Amino acid sequence: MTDRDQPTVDAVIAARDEGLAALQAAPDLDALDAAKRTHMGKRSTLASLQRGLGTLDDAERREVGRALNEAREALAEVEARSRQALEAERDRVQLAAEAVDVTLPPRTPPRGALHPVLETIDALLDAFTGLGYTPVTGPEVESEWHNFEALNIPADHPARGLMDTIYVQGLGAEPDQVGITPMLLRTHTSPVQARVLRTQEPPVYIVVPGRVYRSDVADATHLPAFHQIEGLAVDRSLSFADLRGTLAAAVRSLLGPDVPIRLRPHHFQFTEPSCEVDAYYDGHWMELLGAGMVPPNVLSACGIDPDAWQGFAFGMGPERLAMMRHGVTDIRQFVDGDLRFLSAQTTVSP
Ligand code: FA5
Repeated sequence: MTDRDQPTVDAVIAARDEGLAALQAAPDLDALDAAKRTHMGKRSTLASLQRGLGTLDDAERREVGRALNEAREALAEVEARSRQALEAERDRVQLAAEAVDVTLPPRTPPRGALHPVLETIDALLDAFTGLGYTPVTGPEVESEWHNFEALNIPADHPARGLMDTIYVQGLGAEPDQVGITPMLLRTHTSPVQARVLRTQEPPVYIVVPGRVYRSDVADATHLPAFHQIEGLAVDRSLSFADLRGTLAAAVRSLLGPDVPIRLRPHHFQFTEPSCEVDAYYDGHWMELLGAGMVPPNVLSACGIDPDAWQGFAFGMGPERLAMMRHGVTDIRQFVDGDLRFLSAQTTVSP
């Protein structure tokens, strides 16, 4: 025990005042805890004075004991008051830091949108399902037989030259004794016509969206990989007038009622008579689709009685329609990777 710890009333008062000063000066709760440990804990001066009481006579012990009690009460009271004030300050600072300014404008992440070509395909499918057509799909790696022979385009036919074909390695097997056939990336969606006609009883109303491939050189209206939407209808008493009305309704529902469209006579091996449909855009006529009546021999080759059923078919290019819907003058822009095509898009509504 040092002199300072000699239990006297003066020593108690000195320890108390030192403690009170430290508790009052604590700038934060950590400092207050430290001051409490130092001046009110087991190793504080007051505690060691307390332990020294046993060395005093009765009268001194009572006097110093009372002083010790008063000192402890005073310290406890100041400690509680300081704690309350520091806690209130801590809460105030924390609340201020966490305050939310509800008047700030919200941070909205950039919104994506469908690519204009997919948006156009969706709109076409909507238009055709509204007319009673069912979407179906077919393989992109197709047999030469389905892509050409089944559509009246034999190996030596010049029409094959019109579609520069990309062949893939390997051979495929076809049913009906067709046997082994080379495989290719389909050049159009028309092979799905052959697949459906051979397996499905009429009436048939289908649309076939999908990707097709030709070793075309890209230019303002051509891509080597693009989309088509094939349509096929087989029913009783279908005529060219029904084909014309269906195509006009679909094109107008996408491009608006006022867009000038025209039908031109054309030739396809798998339709007769055939036509192409153009729309007037950007100062010239742009070819949108090919179409025609399914010839009787194609129907009967698929087991369908051509005297009872008639059919028409069409194949359109959604990229060309997307150009018109979105004011794009070069088809290559769709595949340039310009992110603006995927951000909030401005649809030219009809
Ligand atoms: C055909 O592919 C025929 N199968 C369409 C058809 C189906 C006719 C059913 C009769 C009955 P064509 O090669 O013209 O036809 O292509 C059809 C449409 O696809 C074109 O009118 C055009 O809109 C689009 N198209 C053709 N080539 C490209 C290309 N390289 N890039 C972008 N679009 C193309």
